Amino acid sequence: MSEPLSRRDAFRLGVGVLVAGSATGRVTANDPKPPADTPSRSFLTPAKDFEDVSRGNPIPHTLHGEALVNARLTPETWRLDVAAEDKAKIEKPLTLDLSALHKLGEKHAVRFLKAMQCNNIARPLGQGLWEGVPLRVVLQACGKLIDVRRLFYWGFHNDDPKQMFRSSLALNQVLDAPPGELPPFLAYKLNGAPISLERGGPVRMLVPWAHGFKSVKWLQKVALTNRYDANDTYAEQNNDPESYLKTAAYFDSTKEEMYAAGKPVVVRGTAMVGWPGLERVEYWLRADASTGGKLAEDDPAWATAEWHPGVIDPPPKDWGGGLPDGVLPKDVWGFTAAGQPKEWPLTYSVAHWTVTLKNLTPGKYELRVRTVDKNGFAQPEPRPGQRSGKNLLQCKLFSVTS
Ligand SMILES: Nc1nc2c(c(=O)[nH]1)N[C@H]1C(S)=C(S)[C@@H](COP(=O)(O)O)O[C@H]1N2
Ligand SMILES: [Mo]
Repeated sequence: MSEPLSRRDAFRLGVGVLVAGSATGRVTANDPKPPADTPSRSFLTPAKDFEDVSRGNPIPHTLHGEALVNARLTPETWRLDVAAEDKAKIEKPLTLDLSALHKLGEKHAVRFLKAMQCNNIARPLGQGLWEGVPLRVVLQACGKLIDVRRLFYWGFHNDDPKQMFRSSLALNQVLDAPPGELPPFLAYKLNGAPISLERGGPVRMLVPWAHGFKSVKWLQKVALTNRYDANDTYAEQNNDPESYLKTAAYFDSTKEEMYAAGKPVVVRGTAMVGWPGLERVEYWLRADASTGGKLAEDDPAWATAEWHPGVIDPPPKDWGGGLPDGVLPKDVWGFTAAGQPKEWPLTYSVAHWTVTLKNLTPGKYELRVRTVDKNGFAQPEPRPGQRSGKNLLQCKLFSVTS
């Protein structure tokens, strides 16, 4: 297929093909083709502009009319069942509807910023202002929990067990997150509006520290279990089901570029701020070595590379993403009463960075950008394994013409 296909379509198609396979248990959403060109620069991503990673045949967000009602994916029909399985016991199993969740939200709702990133796709999928009720608030209403060690949860899956998209959390991760940390949420708003069907509404799980696969869309079931092992769908194919988000930098576009001499070369991108935080972004520029930007892990050139600081954008005045006038509501988690973030960049969000290169002589170049986390590890350390999140250094080739 050629030209008329947009980037979004092409991406969807890639995922779709994999999805069809996953229903037969052959392949999963691993390694879909990364999106190629430049996303918008607004800090928050409008809900419809997130890159979509959705399994199912049909994909639940393509349902409409009666099928949607039967799937209980309308605001009126949505229900969440919380119950125990196997040896685990729960004093008061419950079924929650959306108005009951909103009611809990009047007292317990939290608004917070978080980027969605797939374990198997480098560039973050989008960044949102999410709103939800901590899952621990709902569990408090369940009375005594006996022999519960873990929670398994899943969403609507076309009533076909093979299409189930499961994830899991340890009980302490749900109940004990200290007040200074974001706990797992039952989320029902994105950028101030109800979560769209495409983004997993009416209600999706939102696990702030984790890659996207923990944030199950079209959530309908939370099962408390005596099991201690993760039975996440994403534990298949050697993915690490307990990985926290990594700190890593990504180019907005890795497309090869041409610039005219005499003007500064401005290259931009995003950095995921993972669990260890982000200390700085830095770049290494060198003459093109004619290897198509490839540089082996053990190449001696790494040892003599000269790294220079890039610039991280300050908090924006206009947060974008479809918020009214681009303005954040007052009570966002991690912000002061005056509306300023207490730390910057924010953990579990993306920061935007810029590298400006001046006075380059005509020729072809390789540019690499990496993060250094707050423990002093330079990307892709300390966890270069790609099955726990994509964080290999990217290379951008460009030339300066005379
Ligand atoms: N029910 C369900 N939830 C799901 C998925 C899915 O296929 N089905 N995909 C997961 C994965 S792998 C990712 S990366 C994120 C993507 O979220 P997004 O489509 O809102 O960007 O959703 C997660 N939640
Ligand atoms: Mo994913």
